Amino acid sequence: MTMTITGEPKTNTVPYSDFAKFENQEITITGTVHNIRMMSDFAFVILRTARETIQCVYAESFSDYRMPPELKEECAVKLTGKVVAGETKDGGKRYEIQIHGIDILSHPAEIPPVVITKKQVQCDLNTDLDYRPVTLRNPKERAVFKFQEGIQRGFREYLMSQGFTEIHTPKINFAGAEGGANLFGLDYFGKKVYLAQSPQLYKQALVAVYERVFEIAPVFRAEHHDTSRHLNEYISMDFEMGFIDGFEDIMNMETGVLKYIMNLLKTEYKNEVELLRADIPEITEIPVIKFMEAKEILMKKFKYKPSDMKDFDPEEEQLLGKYAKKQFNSDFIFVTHYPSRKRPFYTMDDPDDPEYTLSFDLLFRGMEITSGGQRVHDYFAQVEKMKRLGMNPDEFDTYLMLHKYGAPPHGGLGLGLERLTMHLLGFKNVREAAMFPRDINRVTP
Ligand code: AMO
Repeated sequence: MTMTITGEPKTNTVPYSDFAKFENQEITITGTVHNIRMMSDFAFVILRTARETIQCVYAESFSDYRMPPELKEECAVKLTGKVVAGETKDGGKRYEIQIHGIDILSHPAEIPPVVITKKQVQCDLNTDLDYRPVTLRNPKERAVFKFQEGIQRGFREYLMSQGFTEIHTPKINFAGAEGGANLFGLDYFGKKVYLAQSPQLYKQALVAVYERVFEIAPVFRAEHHDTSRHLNEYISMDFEMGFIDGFEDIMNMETGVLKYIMNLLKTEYKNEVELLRADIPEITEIPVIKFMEAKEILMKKFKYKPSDMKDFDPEEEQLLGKYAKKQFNSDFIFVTHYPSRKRPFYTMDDPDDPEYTLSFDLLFRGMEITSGGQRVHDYFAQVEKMKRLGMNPDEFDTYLMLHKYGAPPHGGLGLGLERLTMHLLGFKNVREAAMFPRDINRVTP
């Protein structure tokens, strides 16, 4: 008879949360041997499954099964045993499995080059990153990216509930969107093209199609310096929305997104939050100050001498973070009305004072995590602004189709996933929040 496929998914192994249902019964689970600890007359075999580690106990009295010497850490196994309950310190139940048999499905060729069985991976960050396929197996390390999944999920779920459409824009682009020297050039069959610095040009085009769009995707920046806050490839969480009354609509939407994300992390990602000791902020409202007000505060309150009156340096961002905490008890602060000369060509200037823009950054615990604002939607205004900035509008003719054929007032933002993760988890280096980071010195693994 010909085989047919019915689409019945293979069920995952029994999760720990279901163990109560199987108390004193035999179950079979699959997983990887994370750790074997030999005691005098028994052994702990810690099994690592998708999101948990399960304590299994081997003793000769449990069955006729005898643990073979070839059973090693990182063997993939199918393990059968009885679910038994013990007591926790606070009187609750804690389940473990008394081993009746282990079927070894695969053997590692070598033992891992770094210790991954301790609470923390036992090496420096560089070595950790060199061996990421292995170090990510450490429960704490892998929890970082499960937690990060929660951030992306919250972003997606909230925006979908607000009528946004998820989009995917090309990562091979005809031009850079953000300016600056950090473009990766590429030879595209003899033509010079670039890796996307952001989905900016396309997400704007799609506002005239779907009104509200979002994208979670990698973007590329050829950062020439080795810093603890820059990656050459990072995940940008972008949205763009039409028919706005002002850029305050964007800041409101972002605040809603962040509240939703924080709540989702506390509920659906509780284990990861606890394991990583994530510091999840309570958000009720986020204070807003203007760029020039912020500069004044830095100069007057902190006696800081800014080297650039058109942007903030990292130290200024840190001081503004301190100010937000002290003055408003907030981990976040929006800074608005950045100088026109420092914002990209698509940013709308403030009609009341065109030296400044209808744009904002969001700082979280003293670091910029978002840029956003209202965009130019009028064709003539956009062409004029491009010319003023020394750009050739003809090179952007496909982008300008948006404006030429009519665009609603719109705006949006880009939120750096790794930077948000970094500050929720208290990391000193953004690389810790990137699964396989790319920086000036690293393209492997
Ligand atoms: P911007 O260039 O400010 O704005 O980037 C938005 C956010 O992306 C993050 N980010 C980075 N994270 C890690 N490594 C980097 N090299 C890096 N560069 C930026 C930061 C930053 O706040 N198109 C606009 C957004 C918009 O207006 O919609 C843009 O990309 O968290």
